Parts: sequence; structure tokens; C-alpha cells
Amino acid sequence: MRHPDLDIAPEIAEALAQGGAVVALESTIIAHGMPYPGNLVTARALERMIRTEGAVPATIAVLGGRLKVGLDDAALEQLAQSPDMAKASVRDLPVLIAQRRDGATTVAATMRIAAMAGIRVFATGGIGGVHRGAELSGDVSADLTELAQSPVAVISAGAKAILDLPRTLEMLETLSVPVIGYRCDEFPAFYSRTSGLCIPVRADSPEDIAVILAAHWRLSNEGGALIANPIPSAEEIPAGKIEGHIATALREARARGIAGKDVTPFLLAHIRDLTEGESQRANVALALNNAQLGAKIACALSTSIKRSM
Ligand code: PSU
Ligand code: MN
Repeated sequence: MRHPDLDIAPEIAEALAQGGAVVALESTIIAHGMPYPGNLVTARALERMIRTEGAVPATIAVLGGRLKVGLDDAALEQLAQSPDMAKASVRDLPVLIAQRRDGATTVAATMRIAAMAGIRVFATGGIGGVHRGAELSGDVSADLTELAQSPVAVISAGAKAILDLPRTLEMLETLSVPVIGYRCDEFPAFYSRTSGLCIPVRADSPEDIAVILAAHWRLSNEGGALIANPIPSAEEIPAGKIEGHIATALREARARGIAGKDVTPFLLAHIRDLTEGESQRANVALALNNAQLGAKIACALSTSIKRSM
């Protein structure tokens, strides 16, 4: 039975009914992660990449209080352009539904809605995690707790380098979230391919990842997985180069008293200015790379589902 708050685009519903490959995409990266019009160009390019790989893209957002799975071009444009679009995490969903408002969904909210729709694969840029200084601020993204709950595999270039990566990995272990390095043994740090932090599980093909995911969900239908996919070498910003800018942006955020859900968009925008757009180009490149891998994993999962149908 269809959920009363959910609208699934016909093409996506059809693909899901046939056990086809579908990849979810978030909308916070469009509305709050990048400026217009580059954000709109990126949103369309992510969808195109997924189609090129033989899967169906499902960009997710809340519009007029409806949980939308699959957006038309007018809706993408609206998300990219609206200056006051709400940033919606899971706890914001009931409010937006009740008040019939719009919201761009974070990784956490996108996972929750994807799971409701039956989508198992979701490509993003970088997940949220434990913020630096969280021992004082307590700022830990709901992306982590959602990974423990919703049965969706999230393809991400590690976690955003603005975070406390060692604590983010520890928290993922505590929450029993499998972390799989795609062709890497180190946790990638978003803009950079390496972080110096080991991840114990490595997979070298989308099929190998699909086999692990299928086993994960045979054990329990709860809980996601994090697929860590390093940014392509050509677009990488070495850790030594970006770290100074991150430190500057963090100092600025503290000085201005930026807190709560505004922290991540502020830091990303500030780093974009400090790097004169280089961080933005890296962000687009890694997101496209994740969309491509997401589509390949979704296709591999779909093949194994169809075989068992
Ligand atoms: N990755 C990006 N750009 C972004 C984000 C991630 O490349 O804008 C967003 C995601 O939507 C993620 C959110 O869920 O930042 C995390 O926000 P917070 O730290 O407030 O939970
Ligand atoms: Mn937070």
C-alpha cells in the first residue's frame, strides 16, 4: 500500500515494481551545498550520469508538504533558485508535511524517504558526521543515526573534511554501520583521497559491494551501509592544501556564532570563497563519481534481485 504522504514519479514506481535499478539523490546539496546556477547544472548532470549507467535517478525533496521521489525540471529549478528553501532533516519532515511547506532533504531525510519508497541505493557528495569540537557542542549529524536505521546504501566520498573524521568512523562502528572502501583502504576525506584512517573492508567491484549489501539485509532489514568512494585523482585537493582553509572557515564560524543546521552550509560556502571555487569543482566531481558508482551498484543489486524473483 502506498504511503499517504509519498509521491513516487511513475517511471520510478515502474522501475521499482520490476526490481530495476534506482538511485536516490538528495536535494540539500542543490539548495544549500552550491550556489545557483551551478547547483542546477550539477543536479541535472547527476541524473544524467545515473541514466547513462542504466539506472533511474530519483531526486528527493519535500514540496508543498508532499514527500517527492523523482522531480521534474521545474521542481529542480525551484529547489536550485529558492533563497529561503528549508534544510530538512528527518525531524523536520512532520512539520513540513503538516504545514504543507517545501524543504531540501539532507542525507538523513533522503535516506528515510528512499527507504519508504523501497529504494536501496543513494548517491551523495559527503555525509554529515561528528563535528570538530563535538565534545563541547554535541554537534553530531542525524545522517549517522539514520545510517543505523534505514536500509539504504549511501555512496559518499568519505565524510566531509570539515568534520572530526576519527570520531565519525568510531560512531559508525558503534552504530553497527558497515563501511566499505571502494578500491581503497583508507577513509577518503571528501576533497582528498586519503585521511590516514584505515577502513577494514575493501571491495573492488560494484558486484562485490552488492553481495555484501544483500547479505547485510538478509541479516536484518534495518540499517544502511556507507560506501566510501574517493574523489578522482585529477580533481583531488591535497589535504595539506585544504586543511588551512578549513581551519580558517571553522574560526570564522565560531567568531560569528554560527550553530546548528547552519554550520555545514556556512563552512562549505566559506571554503568555496577561500579556494576561489576549487572546492566547488571538487564537490561536483566527487558527486558525479558517486552517482556513477551508485548506478553500478544499483544495477548489480537489481540483477541479483531479478535472479531470485
Ligand atoms: N555533502 C555535500 N554538500 C552538502 C551536504 C553534504 O557535498 O551540502 C549536506 C548533506 O545534505 C548532509 C548535510 O546531509 O550537508 C549535513 O548537514 P548537518 O551536518 O547539519 O547534519
Ligand atoms: Mn548538526
